Amino acid sequence: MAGVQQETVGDLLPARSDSAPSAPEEAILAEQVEQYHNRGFTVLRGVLSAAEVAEVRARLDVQVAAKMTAMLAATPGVLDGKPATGAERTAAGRGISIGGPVDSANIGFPGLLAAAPEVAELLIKPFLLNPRLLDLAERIMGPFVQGDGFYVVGTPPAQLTGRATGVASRPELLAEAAAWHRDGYNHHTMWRGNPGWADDLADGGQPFTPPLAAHMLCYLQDMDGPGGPLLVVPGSHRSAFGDKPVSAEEAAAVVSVDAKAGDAVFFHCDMLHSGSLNRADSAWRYMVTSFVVRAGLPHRDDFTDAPLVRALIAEAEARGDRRVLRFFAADDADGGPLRREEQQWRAAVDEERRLLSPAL
Ligand SMILES: O=C(O)CCC(=O)C(=O)O
Repeated sequence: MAGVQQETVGDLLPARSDSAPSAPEEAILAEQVEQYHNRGFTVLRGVLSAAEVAEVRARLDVQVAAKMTAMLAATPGVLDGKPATGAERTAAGRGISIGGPVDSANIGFPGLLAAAPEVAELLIKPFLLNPRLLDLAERIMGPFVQGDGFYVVGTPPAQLTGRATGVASRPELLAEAAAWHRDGYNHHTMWRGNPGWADDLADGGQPFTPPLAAHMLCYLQDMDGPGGPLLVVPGSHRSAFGDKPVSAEEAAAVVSVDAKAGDAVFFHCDMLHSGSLNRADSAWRYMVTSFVVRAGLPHRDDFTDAPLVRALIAEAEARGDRRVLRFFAADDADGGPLRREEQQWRAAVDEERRLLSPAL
């Protein structure tokens, strides 16, 4: 790999990154693909074990405490440009991202691998490069999947925000959900806003479209607890559903994703969704994000400087693991994924030509 120095090759990659799914894994994959096509999301159970969740949480608690202190000290006495006490500022309940945009002004997102390697290293095998997740991504988006953004968002607990505690009821969840959105690379607004296309969305009639990007979220608390679930509108990746649920009928379409701590939710960039407030007394609500895109698209995380990224690339090179190289935009064999994909198109076109009967 030009320009990338070989670092010590270790044991960072998951064991099964190079072998095919077993028959039972294939059956699970097929079900997940179908759910993803129809609903826009699927849940992978037990991606992190309870012990892994506890360890990652403990390391994140250290990170967010340091960031809170630094944040309060950096612009003392100001909230949204107005004077405010420290208590008012923490009570605003802003999330803290680790590895996301605020970690560096210079290189996009540093990404978790650069910003907090002691947290990231626990997540590489079970989450970021987990073969179950990458197998699914390849079935849904095509074989050429690349990483884009790997970071954590922490939402402060009631102890800091002064909010209500306990598990929110469904009406409370719906009333409090304030962050309805679709993710980057979605086409929905364009389709919905143009009468020429909008009729294709009526009654969920738009066929499944392989997305340019997909989101994997691994939650570090049970979603039926006070940390609050991910709310989604199933099917909204290919229906005329708007920017948020408005009518009672639309509110009835909202589903709280049923996931436990350590499960990963994998969803289409066109599916409408919102997070929930954190009503836990003292525990932060943690969400680990891996956003993946089709190879060749720009990526927010830095894939060149971080020692952990370089070590992963070196290990992938030593193992001939193009999938991992591609994840870090470092797969340049045989012209790289885009040239190889063009060759596949040519093979398909040639095959169709071969099937043509001679003119009568
Ligand atoms: O906080 C959550 O559960 C959802 C976050 C979200 O919607 C996003 O990162 O796009």
